[in-house]
Amino acid sequence: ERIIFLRDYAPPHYSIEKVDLEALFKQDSVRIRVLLTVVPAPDTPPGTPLILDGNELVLRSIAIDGLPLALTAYEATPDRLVIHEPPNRRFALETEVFLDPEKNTRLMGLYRSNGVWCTQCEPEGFRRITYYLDRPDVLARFTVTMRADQALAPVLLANGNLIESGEESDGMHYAIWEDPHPKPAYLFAMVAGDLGRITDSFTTSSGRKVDLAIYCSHGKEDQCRYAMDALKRSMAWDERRFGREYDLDIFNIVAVSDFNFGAMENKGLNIFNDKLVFARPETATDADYDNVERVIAHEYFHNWTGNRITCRDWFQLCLKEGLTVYRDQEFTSDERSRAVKRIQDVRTLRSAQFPEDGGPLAHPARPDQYREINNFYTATVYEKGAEIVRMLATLLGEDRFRKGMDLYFERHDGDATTIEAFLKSFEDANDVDLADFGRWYTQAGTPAVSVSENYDESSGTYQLTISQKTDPTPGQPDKVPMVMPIRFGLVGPNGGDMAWQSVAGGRVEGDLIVLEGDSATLSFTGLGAKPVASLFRGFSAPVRLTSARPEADLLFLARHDADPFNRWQALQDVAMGLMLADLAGRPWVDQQITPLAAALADTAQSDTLDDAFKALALTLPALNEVARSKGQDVDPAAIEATRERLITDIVSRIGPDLEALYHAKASTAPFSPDATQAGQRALRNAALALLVKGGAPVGPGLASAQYHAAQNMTDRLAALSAAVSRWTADAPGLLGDFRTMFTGDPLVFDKWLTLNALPTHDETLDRIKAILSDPDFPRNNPNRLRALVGAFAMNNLVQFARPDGLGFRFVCDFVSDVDQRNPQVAARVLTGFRIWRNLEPSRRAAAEAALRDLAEKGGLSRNTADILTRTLQ
Ligand code: B3K
Ligand code: ZN
Repeated sequence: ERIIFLRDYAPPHYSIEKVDLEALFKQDSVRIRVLLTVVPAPDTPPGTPLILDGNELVLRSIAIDGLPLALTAYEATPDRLVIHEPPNRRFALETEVFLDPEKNTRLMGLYRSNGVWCTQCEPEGFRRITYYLDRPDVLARFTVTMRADQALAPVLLANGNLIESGEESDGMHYAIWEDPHPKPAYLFAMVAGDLGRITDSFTTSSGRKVDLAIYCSHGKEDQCRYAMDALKRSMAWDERRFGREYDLDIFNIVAVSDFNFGAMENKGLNIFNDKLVFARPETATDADYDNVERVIAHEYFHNWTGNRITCRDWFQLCLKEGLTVYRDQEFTSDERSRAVKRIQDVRTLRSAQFPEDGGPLAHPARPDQYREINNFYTATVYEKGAEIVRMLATLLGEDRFRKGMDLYFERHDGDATTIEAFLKSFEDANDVDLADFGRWYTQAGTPAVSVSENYDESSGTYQLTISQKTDPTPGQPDKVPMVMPIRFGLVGPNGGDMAWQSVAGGRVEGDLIVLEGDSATLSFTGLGAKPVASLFRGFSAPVRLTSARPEADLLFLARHDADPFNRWQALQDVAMGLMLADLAGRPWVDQQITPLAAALADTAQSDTLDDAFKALALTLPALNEVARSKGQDVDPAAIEATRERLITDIVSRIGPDLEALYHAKASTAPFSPDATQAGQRALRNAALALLVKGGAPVGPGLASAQYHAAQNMTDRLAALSAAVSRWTADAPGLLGDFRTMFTGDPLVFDKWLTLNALPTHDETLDRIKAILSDPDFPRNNPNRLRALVGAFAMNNLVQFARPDGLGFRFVCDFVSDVDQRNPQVAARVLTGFRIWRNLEPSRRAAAEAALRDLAEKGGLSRNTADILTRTLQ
């Protein structure tokens, strides 16, 4: 099995200056003719073979400079095309292949979704369209000519600007698209089909008028309005915040129903999973609206961080992804509530990235080897990658960070570059040394940080000892300390931050401690009272704090910390502490639960906090988070029981407050997805969720009434989820009702599928199997499969990790079946097993047996085999 190493990187022997691609779309096949202008690199020895990538291709004809090639001059297999002795000068290579997009169930390359031809090329899909140097450091100018029956495909789209179009004989028509910006093949895109659209325009700050359009299946146009609004706000924000303008006359987005990922930033022609475009109040929740806005922004921001400046090789994926996630997080923070956004992002990081970083699939944000690059579009590359950029911004401060970004854009526009070059821009712009900081990109694992303190009353000295340690990860047994920005405050008895006279023992810059070694002991003088330290404000570094703190200190911070993130965190910590102690055989007592319940009630009633924040405060740590904190010998059923009991005990104390809050937050205003209204809904629904999960007698009735009266999907789904979470008496009936209410809307069907996958009781598995075995179930649509089985494997640990092993068996059977058609979906679902070694012994054994059987069966794709091998290692 071939492993690709970063250290083996070598620049290509040939570059491709220009690509002239001609696509002829016929009902049953697509003909692709390509003319490549190839240039040997200056130091390429004459006679060096030209090796082009392919995947499942059949070569129909080949010529160089117009002359057909002799059979002995080349070798063509489905996977590559070798020209043995190409001319030692610029030459034109012409090839022709025929594709069968209908049969392309992998959804990479050119495929068909709802009759529409579309493409997905990142990372290695272009080689499924034509033989090519399919690597991101080969940048070429593309001209694309598309031809199709006007009735079959009235819409013909590709990257760049439309330079010509017209009708031909026999009802055919054509369009010629030219992209003036050289680009790697992974940013290539084409769409042909019968689509509806909405249009708008945006004028950039230098006066360029850009025509905007969003294409979708007919009848869904109205559902694209919010996405269009988000696009225009994204364009304006990137100018304001980063000085980045759009660079073409056209920006098109196409929504398709079959898509392996969320969306794709193809130059001037973004292609989206339609669930991240469509939004209307009756079928989309506030969370869906947020996701549409976030991903529209993310793909748009790639135009500069990804497209204008791209990656030299796929090891650098985080260069564009981590940075672009950071940018979309900042966009949302500026548009909405910064504190709320931060809390949401940290919850995502903890539930998706921490388990990855602490398990068998752990890898650095910049990996140094891979077998299958598709398996590295991970939470580590994306979310931890964004945390690294955020730490850089924290360490440098806003102005110096912007100076570094400006230099990066100026220096590398048009380049395919590296993480090193990115960091160098910040070093050179600010005259700083980031060598040690750079280890965040190369070392895997979540640092565990412990803290101890000592206050000497007589001298007014407060000592804080902070230590870090990172556990070994696969391939990295020995770890070095990280450079860690710790934003902090010393909170005094009156709740305000205290000033200190002097500090010694480490690097402290204003409200920032920079931990550089294994450990530091900081002595603060001039403190008239013992402070309560508020550390990692705003979650200033992606670490796990492992030392338990006195509940009294945490509850104090929950009420007084000037940093909203740490106010939220303190409540989470108290709840987590109680659950972990309970799981260790030390159940909580009255004196612990009463103050926590009171703090939650007071937070919910505060006049100064906004509703969205309060909603998050009322949301206790998820089961997956508790499992991660527990670390070893995880019994998910026991965690679920503890969690439910904690909520029950809280609700038994503050149920009436929650009920009052629930009624106070009712609203009759017409739906708007704005942050204020969404926050109000979130708070009301958080109260409802607690009441139902906590067994309040009023809970089921409120949920049922809300479900039936709901005027929007946010409220309807929240009510239904609450009922399902405790499996109330009417949960099955409500679920059935929901199934029929929106038949024909696949995105609502997905919500129903997920609700069926999440109940923690034992009938869940049979229910899922029954749904899957329905002959009408869309077995090839990634959204449907992920909504049902992905949700089960990732978010229903209780049933996935059933003690009888049937959950594991089911997921393995599913993976082995889907792998035949769509390896990416199969491999992704299989990553649910990454927690297996942390389970208690009997579940661990059951998981291992299921995995070993899957391995034994063989015949797996490279994607799935890679995940399986690493999971078992
Ligand atoms: N760059 C694409 C990812 C495509 C992944 C293909 N396996 C989406 C994004 O991150 O914006
Ligand atoms: Zn991205």
